[in-house]
Amino acid sequence: MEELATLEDLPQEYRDNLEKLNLVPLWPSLRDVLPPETPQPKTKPILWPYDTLRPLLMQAGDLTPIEKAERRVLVLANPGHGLENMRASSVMYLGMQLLLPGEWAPSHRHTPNAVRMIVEGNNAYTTVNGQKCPMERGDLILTPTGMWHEHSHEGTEPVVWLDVLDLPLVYFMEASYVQPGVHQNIQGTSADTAYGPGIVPTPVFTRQNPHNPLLRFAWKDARKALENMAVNQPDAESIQVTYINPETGTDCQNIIGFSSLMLRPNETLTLPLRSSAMVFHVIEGQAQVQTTGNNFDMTQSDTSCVPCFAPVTLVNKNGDKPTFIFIADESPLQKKLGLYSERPNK
Ligand code: GTQ
Repeated sequence: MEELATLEDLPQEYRDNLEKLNLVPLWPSLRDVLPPETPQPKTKPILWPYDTLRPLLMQAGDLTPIEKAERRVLVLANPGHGLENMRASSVMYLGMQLLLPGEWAPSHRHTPNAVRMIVEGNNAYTTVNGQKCPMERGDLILTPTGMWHEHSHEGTEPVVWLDVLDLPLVYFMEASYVQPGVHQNIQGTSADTAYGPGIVPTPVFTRQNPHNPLLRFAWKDARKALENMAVNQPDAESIQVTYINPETGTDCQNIIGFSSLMLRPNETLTLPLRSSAMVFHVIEGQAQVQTTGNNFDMTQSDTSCVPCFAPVTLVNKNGDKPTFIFIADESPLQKKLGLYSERPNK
């Protein structure tokens, strides 16, 4: 493509006249905003090992009482976006949240969608619009946009979870805000709102505003689904399951998509190049995430991210056990906007 004229090619007086009228010449920036063939992401491949961040998170438990934090979170920030912008990618926010025994993170609701992937600890729970969602390691708990949520802890050990929010996108849209709430009365548990495996209300396809009946995906169910799939569909390209809204059959949230993947013993899986950035979090096992310039050796509770169109190969480092990886990506948003694409990883 033709190299284009720069700002410096223009007389200073002309540039000053443009600026006074809030005008900008396109051509010096055209190749930046429309790079040839692939986007030029700010998102860098990054690994956040859990054993390095955990002590600092526990220290935050000593340094900052929950009343002074509201949400005690260390944000997994991608330096490619500037740490202060608190983005893992252009769309995804990641945070490790700590709740200590007896603590309570008060009720609020906000426009960004959130999910929690539970990392360690027992007997904490999130209350989502009055439904109690117990937290056990590997569980996925949803708090879709506009739903009240608060976190409580009845156990004896610290509880930690990974928050995944579409905060960077919603903030960029100038649509991000929070409303404080009052302590919710628990009306039931998440199991009361779920219908049952493969069971949904009959006029489900005519419902005007589908709601989200499934707010908690138990890890034992997702793990079982992956193990069954490995046995029953041994030729499948990847052993992977997606967390959906059973009423719509589509992604469980509008913007970020969530799935879990099983790498069989010794398996090496090369993904196609995708137009979405991806987040990997190891639920169980050991994996190497191979991407341009980096081989991330990941063990349980480690989190990493890769930019759009990055070549990615996932390697199970266990010869005798499966490795389970939780994946978050931006494909639901990109598909809705007609922006999603894949290319072969040659
Ligand atoms: O738990 O509600 O990591 O509101 C960031 C913002 C968690 C939460 C975050 C939040 C929350």
